[in-house]
Amino acid sequence: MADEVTLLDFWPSPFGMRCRIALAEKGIKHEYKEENLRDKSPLLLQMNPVHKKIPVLIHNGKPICESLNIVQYLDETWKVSPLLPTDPYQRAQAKFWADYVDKKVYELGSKVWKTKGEEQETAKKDFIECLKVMEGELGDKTYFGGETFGYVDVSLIPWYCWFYAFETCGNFSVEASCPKLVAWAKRCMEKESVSKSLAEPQKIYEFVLLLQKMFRIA
Ligand code: GS8
Repeated sequence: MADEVTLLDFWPSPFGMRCRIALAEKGIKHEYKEENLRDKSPLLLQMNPVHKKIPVLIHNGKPICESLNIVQYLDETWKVSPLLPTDPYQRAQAKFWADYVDKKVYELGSKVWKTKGEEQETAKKDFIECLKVMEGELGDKTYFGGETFGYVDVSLIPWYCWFYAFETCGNFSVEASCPKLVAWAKRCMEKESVSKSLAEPQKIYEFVLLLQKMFRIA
């Protein structure tokens, strides 16, 4: 029986983008279902009753939740184009950095558009600091894992299409502070699996403006 794979997703979600990239890297045929997060489908509520969040991967009727967990599951189930290293130490390191992206990049990036004034100045500084840490980890390597595109790249690259929104809201330039990281992002964008999975920066910015209105930030 052929595998039945469905992704419950929402177009601006960097978490969903991770899964889209991994599916594309591995060439996995799947159905993409766009969710309305203000009116969640019964399927989403049934498949992710705990968090009620996208992304959710449904593989032959069984749900897998949490983006990094989904990417790892895809990697373990479809061996082609491996994303995680096989060496236990390298594997642990890759997971450490993906976790750092979740704990820091996501939170600080969001703060840049959710705040104003002093608070935003601090958020911008902290966000750049944290990207500089990632840039330090990248060093002179082509990708985070070395010569091939892998797990840490997948976990971070979705935020690249959010940079324009952060920069426009905060009036700063990521490239001015982190040129090597932006060069890495451009390298990743040369891969079709990445370019076709990320949203357009302008659309993300318009989405952020909408969120700001909703949260009465602007
Ligand atoms: C985060 C998913 C998430 O925040 C992961 O998959 O890695 N740790 C999770 N999903 C959001 C949309 S993207 O910001 C979501 O589904 N929100 C709906 C809600 O909170 O009701």
